[in-house]
Amino acid sequence: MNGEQFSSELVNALRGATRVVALTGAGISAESGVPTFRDAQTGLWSKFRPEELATPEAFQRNPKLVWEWYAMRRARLREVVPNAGHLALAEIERRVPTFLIATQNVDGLHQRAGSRQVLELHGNITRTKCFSEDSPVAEWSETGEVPPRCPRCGGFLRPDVVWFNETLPEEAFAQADAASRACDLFLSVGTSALVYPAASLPLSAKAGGAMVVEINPESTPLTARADHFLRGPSGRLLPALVRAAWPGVSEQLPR
Ligand code: BJW
Repeated sequence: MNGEQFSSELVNALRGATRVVALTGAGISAESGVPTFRDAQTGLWSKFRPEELATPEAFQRNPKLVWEWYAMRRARLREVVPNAGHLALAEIERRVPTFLIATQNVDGLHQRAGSRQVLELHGNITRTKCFSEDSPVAEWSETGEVPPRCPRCGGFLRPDVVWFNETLPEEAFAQADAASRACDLFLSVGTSALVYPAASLPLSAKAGGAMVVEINPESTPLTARADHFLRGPSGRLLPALVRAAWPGVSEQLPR
């Protein structure tokens, strides 16, 4: 064992890797104070079922509720900052020749931590689009109506995120899938591995011969298929892993 929890096989694999992909989910932002989705007590869906909030049908049924839920989350995001887990992934990007984050998160915290190669599979909560036209809207007039209206067609505006039964941004997913199939190390961090097609990426990586490493305080459907399961919070384990792989070069990472 190297340090308290990593096998030398894993540490050497990270140090020698030339292509690394990290799939991230809500858990990586938990230590920044962003609630995950499926935590029964504090999760974002603790008061509602997912299908009451994160589907096009839910928005059509109750656009005001859905818009306000996202407005609340957007406001909360302005008060949080990236944590040590985000910073560690940005550090790995600086050390590995080809590195890519495919994130299911819509919070923009990877970019704020300094990561450059980030594919947003489920959109971004800070962007807005027209529900009817499905095209981006940057400005609109605030009339007090909730949700506000599209300045072009008068339809409702909605957050530019991917809801259940909607397709992911085609090019971003194709790029994530190709990178997963071609990588030598795949990190699955802070995701329940329940939501497809993102949950297929570690399986594609495994099929392509990559070492699959999962970091999560809880086991998931992926755990049994991962080569290494690191049980614990990513804000502690990711910086520790980086320090184990590159001793001396990562003192700037918070402990
Ligand atoms: C920590 C931690 C710490 C805590 N450190 N870790 C039946 C079978 C298979 C698939 C389907 C099916 N029926 C329907 C489908 C398809 C569906 C799907 O997968 N459903 C499953 C639930 C069954 N998928 C879709 O609909 C997708 N589109 C699609 O398939 O298109 C094709 C199609 C088109 C038309 C018809 C049919 C198909 C779209 C999925 C979009 C998901 N959107 C959301 C909302 C985004 C906007 C928003 O933010 O509001 O994305 S749902 C929600 O789940 C969000 C997340 O990105 C996503 C994944 O959740 P995530 O990130 O894993 O979070 P949690 O909360 O689940 O887990 C947190 C984890 O962190 C936990 O494991 C904790 O333990 C851990 N953790 N603290 C590290 N400190």
